[in-house]
Amino acid sequence: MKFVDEARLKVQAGQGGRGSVSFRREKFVPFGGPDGGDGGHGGSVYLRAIPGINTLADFRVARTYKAAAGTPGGGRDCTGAAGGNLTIPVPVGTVIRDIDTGEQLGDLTAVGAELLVAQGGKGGWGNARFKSSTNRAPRQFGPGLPGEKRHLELELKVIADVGLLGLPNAGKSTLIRAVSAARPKVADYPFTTLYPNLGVVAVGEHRSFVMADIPGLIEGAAEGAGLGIRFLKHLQRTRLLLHLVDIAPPDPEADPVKDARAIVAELRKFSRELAARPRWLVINKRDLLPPEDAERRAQEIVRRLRYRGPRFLISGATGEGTRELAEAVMRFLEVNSSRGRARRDGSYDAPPCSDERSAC
Ligand SMILES: Nc1nc2c(ncn2[C@@H]2O[C@H](COP(=O)(O)OP(=O)(O)OP(=O)(O)O)[C@@H](O)[C@H]2O)c(=O)[nH]1
Ligand SMILES: [Mg+2]
Repeated sequence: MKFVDEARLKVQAGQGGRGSVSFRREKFVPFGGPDGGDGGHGGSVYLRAIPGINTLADFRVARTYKAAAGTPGGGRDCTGAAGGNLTIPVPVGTVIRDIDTGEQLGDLTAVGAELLVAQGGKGGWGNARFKSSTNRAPRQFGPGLPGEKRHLELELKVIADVGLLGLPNAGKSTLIRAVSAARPKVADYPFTTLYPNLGVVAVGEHRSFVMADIPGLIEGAAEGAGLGIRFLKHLQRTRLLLHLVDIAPPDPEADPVKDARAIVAELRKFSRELAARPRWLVINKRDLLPPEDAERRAQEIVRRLRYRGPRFLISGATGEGTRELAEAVMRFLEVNSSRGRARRDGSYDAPPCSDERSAC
């Protein structure tokens, strides 16, 4: 199914039922008085986050979702039936905004979380409610209030603990395949990945985290180059970014250091907050060079970037170093979840290395 992460829809709650005008008519009871019941309340519209949906593709065709109206009240003080509520399933991680007011109505980040987006109209009063000492045979009734109407914008931001960042072909999808059961396509051409993929990385018993692989970034992405930077929003909920750098790009002109800086610059243009999030350097494809050369080249990259945070030298293809990486990520998440989120300056508690601040 096509991946869609933005959608618009209209919701309309049900109208309240009309109140009834009725009088008690019974043998031996003259002037029985008003007995018109109230109308039923209109149904409301809710959005609910459910597991198993990963995209907003169901909302590609804009339509109006309507809840049922309440039925009118009846004689003998019978209240009308309430209209049924309508619950629309959405993926976990959906942010809901009212297009007309611009207000954010909610953010459904947990499975089962629900948001009322349109309140059903109240049922109108039956004539029995208008009875008074001076008006003993009222003919008034409430018409039932209209249900709320709203024009909504949904935005999906996937929920993952760790996000992969890097140029196309850096090996992001290969890495997520190596450490999780996710099976995104891998190929030696840029922009193989066109939408985010999530994988659960199991590190040990009851120890796992979710990794997000997003389409590659290139210089100028903020201005629309490549697939642009819009997929970076899927990294906004992560607590840690892994910046993948190809140790030996096939293009002889390519400079991994310059490219790494360009990626960080694009990240900054998208969001300074995201750029300040903890970001580790993961130098990939070590199998392409003899071990000593790989180590030497990795050190050179780190030195030229003036990077002083945790760094890893791995090969997604052979799996070398990926277990250590997964273990370090898990430890980072465990330490930081007990102390709340990582600090905004990018520092965190109990790092595997002494200083996390990245200078790249
Ligand atoms: N030798 C070697 N090749 C690798 C390694 N990791 C990835 N590759 C190759 O690099 C190419 C790109 O890998 P992908 O995993 O598709 O790269 P990506 O970063 O997901 O690329 P996009 O989806 O285009 O952004 C593929 O041909 C992979 O086989 C590695 O560790 N060693
Ligand atoms: Mg990919």
